[in-house]
Amino acid sequence: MTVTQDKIFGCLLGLVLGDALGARFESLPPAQLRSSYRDKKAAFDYSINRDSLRYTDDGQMALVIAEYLCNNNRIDPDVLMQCFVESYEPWRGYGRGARVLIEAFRDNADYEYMAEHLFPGGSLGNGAAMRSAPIGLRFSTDYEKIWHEAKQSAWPTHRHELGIEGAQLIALATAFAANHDAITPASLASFLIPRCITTEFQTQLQQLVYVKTEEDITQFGNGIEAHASVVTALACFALFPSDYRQAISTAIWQGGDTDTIAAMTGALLGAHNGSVCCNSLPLNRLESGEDFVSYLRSLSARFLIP
Ligand code: F2R
Ligand code: MG
Ligand code: MG
Repeated sequence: MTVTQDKIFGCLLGLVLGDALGARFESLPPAQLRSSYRDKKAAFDYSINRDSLRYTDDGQMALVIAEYLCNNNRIDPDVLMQCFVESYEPWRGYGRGARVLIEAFRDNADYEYMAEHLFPGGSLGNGAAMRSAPIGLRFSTDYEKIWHEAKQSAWPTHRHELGIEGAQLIALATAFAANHDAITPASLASFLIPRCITTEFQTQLQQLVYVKTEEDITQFGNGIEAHASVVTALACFALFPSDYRQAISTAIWQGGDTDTIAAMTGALLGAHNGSVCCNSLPLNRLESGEDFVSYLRSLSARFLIP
C-alpha cells in the first residue's frame, strides 16, 4: 500500500469531520454523555444531523500544517508559528497555552520563555498530536524523518516530552495506517513501541497490544493531556480500522476531549481507507459545504509533491 492523493484527502476529511462531530460533546463527562444518549450510535447520529458542522482548533491547525507541507520539505518551528499566527481564529476554541503562545509570538512578547515556562516543563497538552497526522503522509516511509519533523511541528506550542511524543506517535501511526493493510491493536502497538521513548506512552502501548473490546479503551483516558488521549485514539482506530462511524462514535463515547480524540481517530481512518470511509456522511454540512470539500481535495492534490 502507498500514500495516494485520496488517502491524503481522506485523512484531512476524516480529521476535520471527526473534530466537528466530537466538538458537540467536548468536556462532557462520560456519565453525562451516557445518560443523555441511548448509545454511541444515538450520540453520533445527533451530532451528524446538526445543520452546521464546524471544526475547531484541531482541524484548523492540522490544515495549517498540511498547507505548510505543500511548500516545504522540512518544518522550521518559527516559520510554522508565524503561519499559526496568520491563520489564528480564536473562536475555534484553542487550548489555553496555545492561545497565550500564539498571541505572545504575534505581539513580540517574551514568547520563548513563556513556551518553556507557561506549564511545568512546557505543555503536555494534546494540541500538537491533534494536528500532526499530515506529517505522516508527507514523509510516509521515512520514519526517522517523520519522528523529527513531528517534533519540529510540536515545538512552537508544546515543549514537554509528552506533548512532543504524542505528536510523534500520531504522525507515525498515520504513516503506518496508510502503508499497511492489516491493522490490529497488536500490529499498531508493535510498530510504535520500539520508537517510543517515554515511560507513560511505553506502558500504554504495551497495554494496547491486548485491547480486544471497546471496554478495554477506557484505561487510556479521555483528557486534554497527550498521554490521556493519544493512545485512546489509536485504540479506537485499531479496533475499527475500516468503519468510520464505529470508530468515531466509540471515540465520542469516551467523553472528555471528544473533538480531539475523534479528530485523531478520523485522521487515521482516512489515511488507511481513503475518502470512501466518509462517503455516506453529509459532507455538505461541513463548514462551507461543497466549497470546503473542494478545498480539501485541492489541498490534497498540492500536497503530494513528487
Ligand atoms: N481548549 C479546548 N477546549 C476547551 C473547551 C472548549 C469549549 N468547547 C468551548 O467552546 O469553549 N480544546 C482544545 O484544546 C486542546 C488542545 O490544547 P493544547 O493546544 O495542547 O493547549 P495547552 O493549553 O498547551 O494544553 C492543554 C491543557 O493541558 C494542561 N497542561 C498542559 N501542560 C501541562 C503541564 N506541564 N502540567 C499540567 N497541566 C498541563 C493545561 O490545563 C492546559 O491548558 C484540545 O482539546 C483542543 O480541542
Ligand atoms: Mg478542539
Ligand atoms: Mg479538544
